[in-house]
Amino acid sequence: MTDKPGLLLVGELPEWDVAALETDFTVHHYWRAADKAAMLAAVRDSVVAIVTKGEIGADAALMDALPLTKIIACYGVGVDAIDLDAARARGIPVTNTPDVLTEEVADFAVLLMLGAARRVRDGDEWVRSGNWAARGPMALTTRVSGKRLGIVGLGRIGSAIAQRAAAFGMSIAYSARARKDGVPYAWYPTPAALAPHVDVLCVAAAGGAGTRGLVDRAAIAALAPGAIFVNVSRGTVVDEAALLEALRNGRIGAAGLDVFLNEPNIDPEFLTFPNVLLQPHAASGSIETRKDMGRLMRDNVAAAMAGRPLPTRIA
Ligand code: 8YV
Repeated sequence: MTDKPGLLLVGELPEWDVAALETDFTVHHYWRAADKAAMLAAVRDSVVAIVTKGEIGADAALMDALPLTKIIACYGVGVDAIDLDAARARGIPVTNTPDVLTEEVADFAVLLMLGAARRVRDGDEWVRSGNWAARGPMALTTRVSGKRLGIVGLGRIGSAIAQRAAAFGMSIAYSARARKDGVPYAWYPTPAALAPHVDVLCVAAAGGAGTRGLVDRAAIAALAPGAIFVNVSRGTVVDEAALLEALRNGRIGAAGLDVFLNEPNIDPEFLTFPNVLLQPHAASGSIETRKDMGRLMRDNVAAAMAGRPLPTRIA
């Protein structure tokens, strides 16, 4: 018997977060429930908090199934998969985990940019396969330092990517709906306007309805042949069919992709391109950063339970 309130865990979290949540809650692991409807029915009168992840979110039906919910806490900065209007309509506050993952994701964007340009996967394979000894040096790759970087979305993460790229001697331009005050980089209103001016295009805009397909067919077509394409935001921000077509045609020289449509069941055609470095939505996935994200998520949950202001409320 327990008199702890219930908490619905929508997606899998590291065991340290689960253990910490279990101090105050009975944690229900929705993600591993075979019969999800039955779980929701069983916990309807006990769950007071929903914890979800950036890529999974929470929809109105889930909120309706758990009417005692006092918070939806997202373990991640992007809340595009949470139905914020539905949460607002039901008076449920939503929190996220900004700032604590900014540097990590920016590091990863640079890793993808360099890894794609320098074909680091091929190099590793060249050594492991014995090709180095048997066939000599691997094929030459392409430089990043000093080239022109375009960043789609100059928010926290985009700005952190720009800082890093400056250290590589890259010239930096960005696209955003409006020019940012006090920013020294060249501004373009759309990715399509930005694309002709860059050698590397890095997508860092937040996901959601407002940015769906923002990097459209015109933007991809406007890239210089051989350009490098990086995405650390959301698959939804890019016209994926146009991206696949550009990879198929060899128009894009290399890509580093951490996010896709339909994760984790991504379009299998991505697997066929040797010049694409693929990652499993892992940009924030260091132990240190995930611990910080977990702590901030739990601080929000604790504040909601105590009726205190929520540290990082987003809606
Ligand atoms: C994921 C993310 O949330 O912060 C975001 O918006 O997409 C990621 O950090 C992370 O993979 C946890 O599931």
